[in-house]
Amino acid sequence: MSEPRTAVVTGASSGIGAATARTLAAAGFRVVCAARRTDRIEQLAGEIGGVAVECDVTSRESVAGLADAVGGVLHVLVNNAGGAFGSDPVASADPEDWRAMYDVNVLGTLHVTQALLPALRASGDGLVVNVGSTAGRIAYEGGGGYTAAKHGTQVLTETLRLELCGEPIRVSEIAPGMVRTDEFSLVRFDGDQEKADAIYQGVPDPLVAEDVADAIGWIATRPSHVNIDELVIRPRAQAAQHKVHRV
Ligand code: 8X3
Repeated sequence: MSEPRTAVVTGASSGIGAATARTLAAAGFRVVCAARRTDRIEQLAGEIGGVAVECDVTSRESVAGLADAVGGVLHVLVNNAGGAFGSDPVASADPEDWRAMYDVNVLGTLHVTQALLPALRASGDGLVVNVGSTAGRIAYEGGGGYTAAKHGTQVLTETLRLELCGEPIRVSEIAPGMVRTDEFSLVRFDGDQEKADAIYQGVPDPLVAEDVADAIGWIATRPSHVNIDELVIRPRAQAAQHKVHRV
């Protein structure tokens, strides 16, 4: 029997990352679950027969440890670690929030991609999937720091695809809209559950993490010559960033 193909998922401790790790494992990948919270990824890795590696994507040293743990060959990298911090207008936003969002959503993706590119190359059939956002396509009030960062994720992805053209590595971005996860909005609003819940108030069936994971699994299982450049995925109730049906 041939060795299973290997996938790395960052931010695998919850939400889209954890769901993606499960989906890729079900598709036959050996999944390296990377995140800061070791208790969670150890449990997940145990459940899916994968490997847990503690990793803070904003630290190059920590990412070097991830690359060591992965070894010489990698087939799929899902750069999922990211997040939004704060929702203040440009006039009063905290620059530290903006810095933190750029750090994790853009530089984190850069660090991990740089560290794992040699192993992706060595596979002879590599794939990078960056988890962007519809916030990387448009602006909205109070979203300045996050939209700027996710536009950065989008441009990084596009640039990488241009630079790797001719190599056996595909480069994709998935850009989800409204996804109800346990943590995204709670983190954004600094633990304020009421504010977090209000985002999804009355929205019939926002996406859940498994919907996005399912799409990532689809991207990762296309034939090698098929590159899904970008995939925008929203709930039916969200026709555009500001156009949300609520009941
Ligand atoms: C999440 C989508 O609408 O909160 O990446 O910016 S949104």
